[in-house]
Amino acid sequence: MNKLWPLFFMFWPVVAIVLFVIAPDMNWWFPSPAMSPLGQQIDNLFYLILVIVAVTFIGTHIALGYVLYKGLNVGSGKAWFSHGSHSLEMLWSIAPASILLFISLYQMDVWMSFRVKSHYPKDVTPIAEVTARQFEWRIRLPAPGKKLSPIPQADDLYTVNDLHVPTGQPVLIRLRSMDVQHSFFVPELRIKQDAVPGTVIPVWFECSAKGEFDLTCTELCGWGHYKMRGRVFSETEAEYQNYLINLQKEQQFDGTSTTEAAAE
Ligand SMILES: [Cu+2]
Repeated sequence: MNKLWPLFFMFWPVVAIVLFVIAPDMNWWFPSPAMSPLGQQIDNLFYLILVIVAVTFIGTHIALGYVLYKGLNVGSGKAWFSHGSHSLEMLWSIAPASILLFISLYQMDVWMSFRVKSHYPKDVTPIAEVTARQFEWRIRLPAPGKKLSPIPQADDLYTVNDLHVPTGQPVLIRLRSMDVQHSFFVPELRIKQDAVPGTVIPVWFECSAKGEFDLTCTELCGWGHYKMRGRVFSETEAEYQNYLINLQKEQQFDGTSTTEAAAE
């Protein structure tokens, strides 16, 4: 029975190593590769932390198992107490502090390029204003060929829940809230930003491939929070411009003439 505990603690590092080896093949890492360059860097930070945690976990359990195993064979010798050891206290204070300091410095570049305006990609301009409200995403876009104005313009285009963006270039959105606090979350782009009433928060991202991504609200914002779901459509520049033109036609349609005549 005494041998159970050393074996118990030695068992888990083995499980951890096996999981590490088979996880990529079993697709147990992130659900899908990040679809943005910044997202890939964020993933790398998570993997780095995962490796540090795994090494610590394996080391701790091996040490624990070893100590318990040694304890079995002490016999009637005098016990050794490490409690109050100044060196050990120093060691396990400085080691975790150094690891935390390393992580905080190492992630700084990624954090700054995502959050600090002076580190945004050059020439990134707002392409849409996304306003969260219970329980949908309202999107204001500039007319084709125009730039988004901070103040709504007569020829602005409006849509709900469908955010179209051009692929392969950084885009910026102005994020607002009309009522309570919401959170703009596109898991595949690794983008998450709260929408706070009374403020306009710039959020930039870049889709590295064409596709359709989920946009969800990740702040419990009321009874209909669960259905506050939109889509991000990443498409080529030509498709994006075409989308704007079609949206304008749709918006200008007066309900009686043909859409072609309304566009003229
Ligand atoms: Cu919400």
